[in-house]
Amino acid sequence: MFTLSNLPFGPNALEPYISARTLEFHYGKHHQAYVDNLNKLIAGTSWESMSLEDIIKGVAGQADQAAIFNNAAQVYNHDFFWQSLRPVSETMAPQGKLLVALETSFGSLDKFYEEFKAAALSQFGSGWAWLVKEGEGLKIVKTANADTPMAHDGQALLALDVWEHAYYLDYQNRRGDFIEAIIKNLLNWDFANHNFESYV
Ligand code: MN3
Repeated sequence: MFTLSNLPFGPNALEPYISARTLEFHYGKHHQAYVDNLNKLIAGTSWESMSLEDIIKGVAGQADQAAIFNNAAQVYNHDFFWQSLRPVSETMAPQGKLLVALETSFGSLDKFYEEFKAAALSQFGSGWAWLVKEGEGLKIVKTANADTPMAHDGQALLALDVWEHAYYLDYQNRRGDFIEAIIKNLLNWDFANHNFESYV
């Protein structure tokens, strides 16, 4: 049985960029539903005793296991997304080796922000934008629906949810404003740095 992970911040911590009401639905309803659906789908199967990562890698690419993949990957992606955000009160910027890697891979930090926004904005329909480590460098990856770099052995540092449910209550159709607000105010660079150091 999987349970909904606790949010790493309080319900108002992301305001005014992500409202408590959005979290109430996005975390409390959508994320919870992925956990509940996954538990129902794996009940009584051999997946029941496995880790989330093993389930996702085990069913990836199998058409008859798509429901398990979608729900398991969405649980994983949302856990990753909440950790990719920091409270508004915590000022943070990329530093050290991660900053060097960003500058080397994208030219400058501003150029990274620009490319990350463009990727997130151009993901057609539901999906995700990711900052991923590749060798000693970094790249930006888009995934559709529930797909996740981890399923393809990608080494994710940060995730950005661009499903409409992530922003519609606060921004309606203005996905670009939502992305901009997150990039400028909410990215958790400590989490990205921790991930960057953890991949060998
Ligand atoms: Mn979501």
